[in-house]
Formats: sequence, structure tokens, C-alpha cells
Amino acid sequence: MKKTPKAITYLSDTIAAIATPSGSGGLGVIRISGPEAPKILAQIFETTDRISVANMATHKLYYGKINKGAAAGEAVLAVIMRAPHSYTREETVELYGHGGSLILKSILGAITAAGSRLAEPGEFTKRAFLNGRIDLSQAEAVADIISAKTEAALKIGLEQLEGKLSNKIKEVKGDLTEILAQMEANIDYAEEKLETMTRNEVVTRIKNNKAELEKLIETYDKGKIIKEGIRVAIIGKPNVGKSSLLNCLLREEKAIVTELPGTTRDIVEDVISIKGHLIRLMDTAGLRSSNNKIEKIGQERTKRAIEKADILLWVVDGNRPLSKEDKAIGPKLIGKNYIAILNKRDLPAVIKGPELKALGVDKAIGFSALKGTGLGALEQAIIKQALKSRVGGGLPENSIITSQRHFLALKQAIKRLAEALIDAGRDAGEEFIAPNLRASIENLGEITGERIGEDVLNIIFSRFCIGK
Ligand SMILES: Nc1nc2c(ncn2[C@@H]2O[C@H](COP(=O)(O)OP(=O)(O)O)[C@@H](O)[C@H]2O)c(=O)[nH]1
Ligand SMILES: [Mg+2]
Repeated sequence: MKKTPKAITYLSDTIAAIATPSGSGGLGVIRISGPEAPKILAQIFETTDRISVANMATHKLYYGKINKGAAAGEAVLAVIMRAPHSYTREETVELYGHGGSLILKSILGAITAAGSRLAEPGEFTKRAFLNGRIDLSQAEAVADIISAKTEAALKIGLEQLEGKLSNKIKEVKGDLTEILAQMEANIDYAEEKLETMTRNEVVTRIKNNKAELEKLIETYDKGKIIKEGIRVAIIGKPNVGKSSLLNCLLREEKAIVTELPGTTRDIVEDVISIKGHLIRLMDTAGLRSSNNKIEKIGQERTKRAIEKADILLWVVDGNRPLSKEDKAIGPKLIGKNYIAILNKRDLPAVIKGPELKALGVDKAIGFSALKGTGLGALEQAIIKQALKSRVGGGLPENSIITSQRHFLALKQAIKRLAEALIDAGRDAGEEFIAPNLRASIENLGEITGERIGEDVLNIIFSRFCIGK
């Protein structure tokens, strides 16, 4: 039932981009895709052994030089990959040259002068999708693979690119389509009473498919955290050493540290990996009552960070008696996933265990952001806390979803199946059940990209880098 994408005119031009990151490197790669790609190569490149570009064999590297523009004389390797045996399924050319941005830009300039247009971000992958080489969830996996920061995220991306998620979706969609087809036959030939499927069978089959989708949607919490990281917010009253703690964990002087209370106003964010777990750290503005306008905005942001965080690190200055401000934070943490930290351990300890107990704190980690003591224990505590809540743990065997887009589509699909089941249960006619089944199938089609608007596609592919 795969629909052929409409945007054919869009594919009729030839695009080009530098595919390697900007800056200097050993090699730089330029990619050209579209019907004119070989002709464009012929205009700017000649092989050393005088084989004409038109006679270059597919998928074979040729040594030669650029003969147009500011890069004329530059030695490069060129390959033509004839359609449909290329990443985009189009005529594709790749050029490998020295990895300098000026030289690569000069070659790209010659290519555009010869009739190519500059590619938009992700446009090569978009073409691979529009030309039917991969489906949309596979195209999205390409971006996930490129941006993966942990092995777990990479593994999920690779599996998604292989089609693990697509196959699961197709399986459910196929079964729902079969049920729908039978129902529609029954609606069309109502007088003939074609009872091919009993109502019980219909209900069981819809239920099974709904259960499959529910299993999938439940992996989202975990999937999101694997891809985006465990959100850890550092909170506490001003001047206890929150920013110093962030710098300690990052092993870098990222946040500004001063002896003045109220230094941090905006949220400072960065990611680290502890034992393969991606941790998204957020340093926040200290919690206290303040009339300063900027500080107040900062505190609003802190509140939001606390709501969003998976784990909170509550920092207390162990060298000073607990204040009203410390005591005000304690109750806010009830029911949250948090780790208490008694900082400034290098100075004499003032706070006693029972005082913390009174605030509901059973255990606190002694720490010195100044000296770095307690860092190992803190890292261990963060991972333990992450594993305890359902955010951690190993990867499930089945498919896992990491994208909000997939999550929302699944949610809709499940909702429609639930509605179909209600109708089926109250013995409603097939004409009431069928539209919900059809809608559910369409929702699933959004994941693989069978029914998707140009605007959604543009958002998806704008996340990509140029040249991919
Ligand atoms: N002695 C000592 N001073 C610290 C420690 N951590 C932070 N400080 C000092 O406490 C002050 C406030 O630190 P900062 O990280 O800006 O606190 P924040 O307001 O909670 O972000 C600075 O003068 C830091 O140098 C520590 O472990 N030991
Ligand atoms: Mg600070």
C-alpha cells in the first residue's frame, strides 16, 4: 500500500554539498546527487589517465584534478555511483580532496557554477526517503546515529535504521488492514451476510494489536532518556557551591563561581557520560526570596528545571548552620528523586545528622567542590538513583521508541483502537468500527512516513547536518 511520494519535480534538480565538517582535516568530501551529477563532474574534473568522465565505471574511484575555478589544479579522487545504486537512489558523485574549507568551498563553487544547487540540511537523506530507499523512521535514525552520544543510543539508532521499528509497525498495520478489509467487505455486501470473522475474533485481534502498540509506547520513557540523557538539576540556596559542583562533574570551569550570592541567573547546561549513561546536567539559580528582577526570572527557570528533572542534586553548605532557606527546600523534595550533598567538607562540619533527618534526609554525601573529594561517590549515587527509577537498566530486546513524533502517533493509534473496541464491545455495526481502524492505520503510517506533509518533513530534515 506504499504511496509514491508526490514531490517528483522537486527531485528533478541536482544538489551538492560539502559532506565533511567545516574546519581543517585530512580529507574533505563533496557530494553531488541528481540527474545532472555526472555531467557536472565532467565539466569540472579530468582523470589523470585521460578516461573521459562519461566512461567512468560506476562505484570506481578515479584519480584526477579539478580544472575549473579557484581550485583548478587540486588533485582529487572522484567516484560516480549510478542510479539507483546510491544513497539517494539518484545519480551520485563524490569527490575526495584535501580537507581545507577554502579548497572545498572553491570546488563546490565550480560545481554550482556548472549547474548544481546547494543542498539543504538532510536533503540527501530526504531524497533517499522520497525515492523509497528508506522509510521515514529509518531516515530519522540516520540523524540519531550521527548525534548519538552513548553506545546505547547508537545501538537503538542502528536498529531503527535496519528497520526494526518499521517492521514492528508494518506488522501491526498489516493485521489491522486485513481486519479492516474484511469489515469493509461485510459493509458492502451486508445482505449476503458474509460472516468471515466473528465479532469475538475481531475484538481479540484488535486487542492484540493494541497490546503490541502499548508495549512499544511504554519504551518511550526509557528511549527518550537514552537519547536525550538523564536530566539532573543541581539545586539549593545561593552560595552553597552548586556551580562549583557542576564544574567539578564537568571537569571544566563552565559556570561562573564567585563568593557573591546570586551569581547564577540562567540555567547552565552541559552533558557528561558516567559509565555509558548520558547525563544532562543543569546548574540553577539559588532558591531564596529576592526582589531582584533578573534573579526572580532565574528562580522561575529553576522551578521549571526542578519539574523537568529526573534527579535533583540538593546542595547544602555543610560549614554553615541550616538556614530558613535550606529548610524551605526540604519539603519541596518530598516524593522526588533526589540526592542530598553536604558541600564544603574541606571546612569544619557544622550541620549534624539529626538536623538533616528532621528535613527528611536519610543520607547525605560529603563533598568538596573545591578539592574534588566525594566525586566518585556522587557519580555512583547518580547512576544508582537512575537505575532505581525506571529510567535506567538495560535495553529491552524489542523495538524501542526514542522520538516524540513516534510517541504521539502511537498514542493516537492506540486511542483509535480503544474507541473501535468500545464500539465492537457494544455490538455496534461495522460501519462504526471501520473509521477508527482506518484512522489508527493512518496514524501508524505517519511513523513510517506514508502519509506525511511537506511541513513535517521539513522540520524532521532540518535537524540534519548539511551534506547528509
Ligand atoms: N571551601 C570551599 N568553598 C567552596 C566549595 N564549593 C564552593 N565554594 C565557594 O563558595 C562560593 C560560592 O560558590 P558557587 O559555586 O558560586 O555557589 P552557588 O551560588 O551555589 O552556585 C565560592 O566562593 C566558591 O569558591 C567547597 O567545597 N569548599
Ligand atoms: Mg551558582
